Amino acid sequence: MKRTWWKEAVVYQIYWRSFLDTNGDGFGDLQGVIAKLDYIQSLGVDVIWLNPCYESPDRDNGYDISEYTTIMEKAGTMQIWETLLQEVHTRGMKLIMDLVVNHTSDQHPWFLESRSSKDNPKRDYYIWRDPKADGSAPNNWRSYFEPSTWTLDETTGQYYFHSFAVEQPDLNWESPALREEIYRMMRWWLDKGIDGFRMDAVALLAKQEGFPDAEHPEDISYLANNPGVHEYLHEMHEQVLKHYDILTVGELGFIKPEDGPLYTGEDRGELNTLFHFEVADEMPSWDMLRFKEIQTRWYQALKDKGWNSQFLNNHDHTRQVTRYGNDRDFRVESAKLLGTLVHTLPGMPYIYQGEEIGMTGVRFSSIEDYDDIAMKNKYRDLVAAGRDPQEVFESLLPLSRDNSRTPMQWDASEHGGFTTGTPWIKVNPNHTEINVEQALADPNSVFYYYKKLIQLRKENPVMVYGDYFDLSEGHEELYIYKREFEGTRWLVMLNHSDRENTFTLPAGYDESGKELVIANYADVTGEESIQETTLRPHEARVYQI
Ligand code: TEU
Ligand code: CA
Repeated sequence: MKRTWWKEAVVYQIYWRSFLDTNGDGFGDLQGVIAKLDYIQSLGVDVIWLNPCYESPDRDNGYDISEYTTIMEKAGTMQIWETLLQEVHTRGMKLIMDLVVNHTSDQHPWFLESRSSKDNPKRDYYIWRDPKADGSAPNNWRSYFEPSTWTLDETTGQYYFHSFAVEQPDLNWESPALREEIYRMMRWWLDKGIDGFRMDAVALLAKQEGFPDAEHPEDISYLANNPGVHEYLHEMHEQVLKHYDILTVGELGFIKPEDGPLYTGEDRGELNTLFHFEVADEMPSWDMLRFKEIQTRWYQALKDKGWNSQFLNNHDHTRQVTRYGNDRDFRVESAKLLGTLVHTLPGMPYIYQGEEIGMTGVRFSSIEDYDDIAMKNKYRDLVAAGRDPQEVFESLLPLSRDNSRTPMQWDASEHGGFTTGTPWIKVNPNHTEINVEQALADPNSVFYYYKKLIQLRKENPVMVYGDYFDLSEGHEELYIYKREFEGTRWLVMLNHSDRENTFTLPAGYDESGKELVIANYADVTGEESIQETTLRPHEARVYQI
């Protein structure tokens, strides 16, 4: 496959409102990002993905945009954003912005116009339908955040469609005028010199013809991958994307491996890379056999055709060491093992802020301590349906999006050094032990391990372009695989377990002349034989053999 800069990149995701507050209002801000660019650069990453910072009523933390070309006050100003871009570039890094074009805020001027009357010229910028004969919603679909995808608007007596919250009406991509507005907006940002887009919920752009009732409304996959989505993305590529040297990554819920090449195939003219959600959405806790099976299927589907991403957490998905590792007894080992996995599997690695110091999920004691609209709406609906509030609360804790949204832990001081004011969401109490200051002072920290993983990628194309073979199929705790590229062979050995496991090297592997690439237990040097290797709890080793 053709080598490109973006295939070789490591991306660091910044959820700026939880990163660093510089004016004491309790919200992180773009000045805070600027202040920490040296820190981010010291990790060695190539690209920063910035979560939405556009004008927004903030019902869904910026994913409800009311003005695409303005920076929201909490984040800063356009001038500060411009300084940020410049400072990122000065440090040799790149910046990608979050593009949210499946929906807007219900406060966007387009929606205010659209809802004002049936014959408003912008009526068809959104999706409006008459009620069913009995006055009920046009169909039985459920939305991500609400019991229905439809909300009745009294002004005109029609329902509008929303895949997410009531305050996030979906745009109607069937309207050529709307598409042209979006493309113009995208060019406006690209012409400012940004380096690409993370594209929110783009698998949802095309809706099912006729909005038929679903047989199983609780399986909301009908929202995604409908006929027409590839035409829209191809048009977007022709009109906008192909004219810039950028990284694009589509957030593609519900897609299957066979869809991968359709979205990211180099001959298709749509996107560069994708996030699929077979792990994050469909594997609630660690399941080794399932994980391997997902990796193998996606690797085979995209090989020589398209480009995958690797991530185990982000602002929507609980921190990996808590959800997929062991944050109680082996936090550091486990965080390093998961990092090894993400950085040595095929696909572009993403690091979510705080992951590089092994930050964990959180358990606050009351629903009042939470902010996440997905969690709060679900709580509201289940309690209204008569379920026990405490039980509902407990059940929502493990996957609450706020697990990942608590502020970055910079030091052991009050509020973890995040703010001098009152943080918009409480800081995890474990900031006294887990924080950047501690990590930078400890040569064995997760931070320095990540730094090494990233450095290795720059020196070893096998991590990017190497073929992948699973050598441990069927094993429930060990994950052993090799990567091979132009005569270089890497062996990755991971024991995702609280106990020891032994692995015997298959015939045909000559270990003489092997070299240790990286390991998360300090006594591993590369001198040891690996014919028969007993891996300790959450041990990770990579050899070149
Ligand atoms: O998320 C879409 C979403 O619902 C993800 O949580 C889901 O895991 C994935 O798409 C696959 O189904 C995006 C943003 O990341 C999220 O923060 C927003 O709330 C949402 O879109 C609405 O804009
Ligand atoms: Ca602030």
